[in-house]
Order: sequence, then C-alpha cells, then structure tokens
Amino acid sequence: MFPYGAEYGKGYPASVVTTRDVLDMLSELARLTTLEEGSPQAFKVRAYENARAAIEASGLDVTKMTKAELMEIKGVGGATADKILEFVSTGKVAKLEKLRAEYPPSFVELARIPGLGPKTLKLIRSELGVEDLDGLKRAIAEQRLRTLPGLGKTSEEKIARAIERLGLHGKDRRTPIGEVLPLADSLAAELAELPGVTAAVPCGSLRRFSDTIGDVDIVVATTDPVPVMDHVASHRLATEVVGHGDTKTSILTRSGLQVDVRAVAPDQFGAAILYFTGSKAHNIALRQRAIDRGWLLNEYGLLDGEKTVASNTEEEIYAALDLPWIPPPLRENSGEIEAAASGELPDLVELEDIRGDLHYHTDRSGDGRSTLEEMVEAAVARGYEYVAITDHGENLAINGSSRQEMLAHRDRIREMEQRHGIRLFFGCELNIGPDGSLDYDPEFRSQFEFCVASIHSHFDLDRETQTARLLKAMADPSVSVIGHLTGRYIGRRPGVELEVDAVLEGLAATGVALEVNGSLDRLDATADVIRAAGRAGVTLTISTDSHHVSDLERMAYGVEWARRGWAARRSVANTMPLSDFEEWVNRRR
Ligand code: DGT
Ligand code: CA
Ligand code: CA
Ligand code: ZN
Repeated sequence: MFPYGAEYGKGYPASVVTTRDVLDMLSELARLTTLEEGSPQAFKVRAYENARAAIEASGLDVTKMTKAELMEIKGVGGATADKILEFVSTGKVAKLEKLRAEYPPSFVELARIPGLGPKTLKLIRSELGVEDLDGLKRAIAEQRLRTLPGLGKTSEEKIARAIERLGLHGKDRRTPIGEVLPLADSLAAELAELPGVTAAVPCGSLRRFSDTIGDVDIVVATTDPVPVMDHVASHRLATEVVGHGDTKTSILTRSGLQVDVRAVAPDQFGAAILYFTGSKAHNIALRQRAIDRGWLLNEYGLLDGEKTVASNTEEEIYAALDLPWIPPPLRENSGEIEAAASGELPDLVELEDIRGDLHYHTDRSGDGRSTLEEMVEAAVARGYEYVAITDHGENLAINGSSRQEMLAHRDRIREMEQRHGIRLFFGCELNIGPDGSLDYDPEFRSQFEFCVASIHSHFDLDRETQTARLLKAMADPSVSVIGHLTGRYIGRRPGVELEVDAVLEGLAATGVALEVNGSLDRLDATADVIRAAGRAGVTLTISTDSHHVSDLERMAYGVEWARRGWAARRSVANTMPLSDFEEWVNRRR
C-alpha cells in the first residue's frame, strides 16, 4: 500500500536486537547527546550520526559482528562499536540509560523550540525549575525567562511566538512524520510475520501522509487476533499499555506516542483500513454516499441490511459507491470525492515516473557524506537517466565551494558522466541572501547547467521582504528551481512567511519550478502550496536533497508528499525523458 516500507525493518522477535534497533539506538543517543553542552559533545553527536548513516547505507547485519568487523565499516569508530556490542549483548546501553534518566521525553521536546539551545535549556531548568512545555509556558507567562542572563524580553517573546507557531500543546502535541514512520513501518512489518496474519498496515494520518501525526493506527488482518494483541502489549517499544483487549490494543512508546493496533477478520480488511485511514471528514462524506443508496458504511463493510455489499478491499467498496479508488493522501474531503465521481481526479505522479534527482549533494559540500562517485553509482543503481549535482555555493561559508573548487568539481563530474553513462548536470545549490542576491556573479553562474536556489538563513524577515527576496532570486536566469520553499523543519522551525500567491505567480511567469523536498524533516513546500502551484500552472520538481547514498530512498516520500498536493505527472519536470528535460532546462538560459 505504501510505496516505501519494504526496505524498513524486516520483522523481528521482540526479545532480539536487530540492526534497525541499533540504528534507532544511535539516533536516540545522538539526539540526547545534543542536549549536553560543549564541543566534545558535538563531536560525539556527529560520530553517532555518521555511524548510523554508514551502517544503514552498508545494508549489513551488525548484530553478529565483532568489534574489529564493526570498525571496518567506514564511519564507525571504536567508542560507537563498543556501544553497539553492549546493546546487542545486553539490550541496553548504560550511557543511553543515563541520558534518558537525565532528559525525559517531556524535557527533550523543548529542544525543538528555536532559541532553546543546550545552554539555555540547562539554565531554565536549574534556575526556573522548567521540566516540560507547561512549565516553560508558565515561566513565560510570569515573565521569568527574561530575567535570566543572556536572555531578555526579545528572546522571551521570540520563544513564546515559536511555541505558538509550532503548535506545541503539551499532551495533545503532534509528532513529525519522520519520527513516526520508521517505527510504525517496522512494527507493522513485524506483526505481518505473526502466524495467522495476512496483512498489517499503518492507517490514519500516517497512511494519508500527513506531516505531523497524532497517534499511530495499525490495522492487522488475522484469523487469530489474540497472539497479535499479546505481542503488542508485551512489546519492547511499550512503556505503558493503555488498553489490551481481544481486538484492540494501545501502547505508549517512550516518547509518549500512542500506537493503536486493531485486529480484523481478513474478509473485512478493506472496510477496516478504509475506516481507520480516514480522514474523519472523508469517511463522513463516503458514508453519506452509502446512505443515499440506502446502505450503511462502517468499519466492517458496506452493508445492505443483513447483506454485505463489499468489505474485502477498498477498491470494491469505492466501486460499489460508483467511485474509483482514491489514493490515501487525497482523503481529506477537500474535493477528492467530487473529483473522483466526475472522473476528474488528477493523474497523480508515481514513484516509477521519476527519471532523475535534481537536488543532490556530494562530499564537496561540507555537510555531504558520500563521494561524487558513490552518489553517481547510487543514482545509476536506481535506474536514473539524469542527476543534477547541486553542491552548495560559496556563500554558505562552512558548506560551500569556492570558484576553483567548483570548476575542479565540474571536471570530475564530466569524468563520472563518461564512466557511468548517465547525464550529470553540473549544478549548484545557490544560497538566497536576505536581499535576494545569489552566490558568485552572473557570468560565473551561467556556467552551471542547473541551479537550485534556496533560503538557508534570515528566517525572521517580514512577509513582504521574504516575498521580494524570492521574487528577485527567481528572476535570475541561472535559477531553474526554488528549493525547500520556506526552509521549515517540521515541528522544529516554522519556516519563512510568504505571500504565497505572489510567489506562485512569479514562478509561473518566469518558468522557474517549485521543489517538493522529499526529506521527511522538511516536506517543503506544504501540500496546500503544492496544490495551489498546480492551479497556478507552476512546474514542480521532486527531489531528495541527498547528502548521503542512503538518502536516495527519500524520493518515495517526496512523491507521496507531492501526491498529497494533488501533483499531476505532467507537472513534474523530473518525469520528463532526458531530451525533453534538457529542453525545459535550457528554455530559461
Ligand atoms: P491523528 O491521529 O490526529 O494524526 O489523525 P487520524 O486521522 O489518524 O485520526 P485518529 O487516530 O483519531 O483516527 C484514525 C481514523 O479513524 C480517522 O482518520 C478516521 C477514523 N475515525 C476515528 N474517529 C472517527 C469518528 O468519530 N467518525 C468517523 N467517521 N471516523 C473516525
Ligand atoms: Ca492516528
Ligand atoms: Ca488513533
Ligand atoms: Zn541542499
């Protein structure tokens, strides 16, 4: 059902540590270590993150390796190897347990708020006794934050605004999809392996590919529900069992995320996943269509009195209601049922349509972690016809490249193009300055064959200035696409404010494309903006912003997100065959 998922956790007995668990452990270790102050910590964080990425990219099972074997994986150091060994043999890592005790999830959550670095967090904790969001809100309401050294009225107000804009609401907080998807996919894959189970699918907002998730809803088709329920209730992810029944079990994970698992009979699976995928508004509208036909629609089936009209698959239920199957990302009752009824659903883009990636870094960028050759080989392995290599321009001081470095890079790119038989566009990710200016100069920029232009700083400028900034950048003839439109990080950084209509008008007029960024942390532009872009006739690109070979799989997320924005196949530039794509790129130059 999901385009992704197959690569995620293969399923594992609850008592045995898998490579996926090791990856999760390293992520958590990195995340919690960030909260510790000081530069050696930053070094450690990077070591954990690099090790995690290297292990994931290697595809190796690290649970049966010796220390020497672990350290043979490029990117895994001795200290990290020790932690992996400790985890595999005991199921725990002492260092992580210590960090968990020091930083409970309700405190960790505060680190998402811009302006609250480790130092400030430590201070508000020790001086004001702030332990969670509610405590922080209270301290702000009482104007106590501004009394601390290094803080003031301005930073207090800024933090208050960030809390509001991020929609952090304590108990009913929503979790960014990137923190939920791997866990839900791997749990579903695990349940699918249990005896009697024929299918297990994450439904709810996750299947609709919402960018934030309230809770996880997994539906399991099985002839034997009790072992499934017991398995979930005793799962190592569960820190609390909220409910444990014959057909429904709910647990809380350590971070406070609720997971509901429901078991249904295989012949009612279609009706159940339809119901639990929602959205509620979509369900209500569908139910009305059933009522109009004298029927009833619920989680057990489409019913005509005692008789079942359809229940096995979603397709059968939609068909009985005179509708084609509606893809889950569209199910928000925002016109999809009417469009489906009149045969006007968009011809949505699919993963198989994608012929190349257009936002792609190598270790030429300071934050890139795979070499050019590794990145090119990975693109070839995915069957791409073309890739735009877009390392950062010189203005991003730490990550950027000088003119000489870029020209040398171009030679290497040409060489790789020859060696690997794939069209490589010599490109750049230009940084958009606060006034809309770009890296290098017009003449130097004209040497690039494909440029993404993106905002990487000055997120607080007012709406008018931000809009003017983007309009100026897109007017430059070297620019083919605006990257990650607002610069948001889901749940962490709200992104710039824009006059969206003016920006879309500008894109349509200049022929510059709008990027759909497949990084689960970004998913930028938002789905509403993507949909509006379609109406305005703006061309899209779907890209991964890869910094490592393991990032290429984000293309599936980018496509799913574009579908949530109703993106039609023909509106996406990187579905074009190479010759058409070259023509499209050169139109502006
Ligand atoms: P979330 O968890 O807030 O991110 O959003 P959802 O959509 O996953 O919502 P959730 O978990 O409350 O419920 C999952 C699905 O179950 C929802 O999308 C539709 C269905 N559902 C839940 N409550 C109702 C209801 O009262 N009426 C109808 N028709 N459907 C419901
Ligand atoms: Ca849910
Ligand atoms: Ca739920
Ligand atoms: Zn980038």
